[in-house]
Amino acid sequence: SSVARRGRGILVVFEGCDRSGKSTQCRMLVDYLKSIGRDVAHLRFPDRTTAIGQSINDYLQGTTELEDHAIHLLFSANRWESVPRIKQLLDNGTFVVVDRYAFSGVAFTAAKGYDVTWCKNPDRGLPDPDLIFYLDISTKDAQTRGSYGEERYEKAEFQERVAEIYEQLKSNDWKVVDAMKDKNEIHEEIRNTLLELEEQFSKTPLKRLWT
Ligand code: Z5A
Ligand code: MG
Repeated sequence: SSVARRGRGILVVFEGCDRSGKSTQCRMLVDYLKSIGRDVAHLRFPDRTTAIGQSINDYLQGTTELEDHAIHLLFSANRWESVPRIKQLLDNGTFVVVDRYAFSGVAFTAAKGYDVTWCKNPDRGLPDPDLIFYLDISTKDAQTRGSYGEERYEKAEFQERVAEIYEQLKSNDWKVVDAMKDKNEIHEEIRNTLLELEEQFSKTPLKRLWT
């Protein structure tokens, strides 16, 4: 078309322990970007709508059992199956906001006692997020947000181990946000960071994760 293109879209990922407010902040960011007239897609992993996602859902709800490595690979496959769509969206200049990504994959499997490098391997080469917002909360504070649900992993002791793995994965470029602040305050912080860095990222080629 004759309309000037502003470059590729930005890939934004939210990570953090259970109840840290990832889904809340994703929604708020997506709504905000829409309100200012931007194209935006909202993704979440696991994506329970696909055939692979259905198997993951059954596993999380405890209706099926899967060997630890096998479920790890399914979570990864569930991300890979959406890569063509993610790339197409970014190519079209659309913001892609993602609720959990490969870091959740590594954190939850490594928390079972598996080697972090092994856990990272299947996700190596995925689109590398431009921005990772880590919603930082202690397991204790997270529990004040109501008791954990009924799904597998929703237990305090396991969540502690997940938090420890996240600490190992965290790098300097992650944007760590205090998840105990008011949700509107957190949203403003996130939105400002994104708008500040958007132009810079839209001009650099998308990288590949852990390569
Ligand atoms: N998993 C895996 O093993 N491997 C993988 O590769 C992937 C995932 C991708 C399902 O994930 C499970 O799959 C998850 C990891 C594993 N297992 N666990 N546990 P999920 O994303 O479907 O899990 P979820 O239950 O939807 O999300 P969550 O992490 O538990 O919650 P959240 O999205 O971070 O929080 P929220 O829903 O936005 O908020 C939680 C509550 O706190 C809610 O009542 C809010 O109103 C409240 N809230 C939010 N923000 C605030 C602030 N700022 N102040 C006060 N209260 C707040
Ligand atoms: Mg959530």
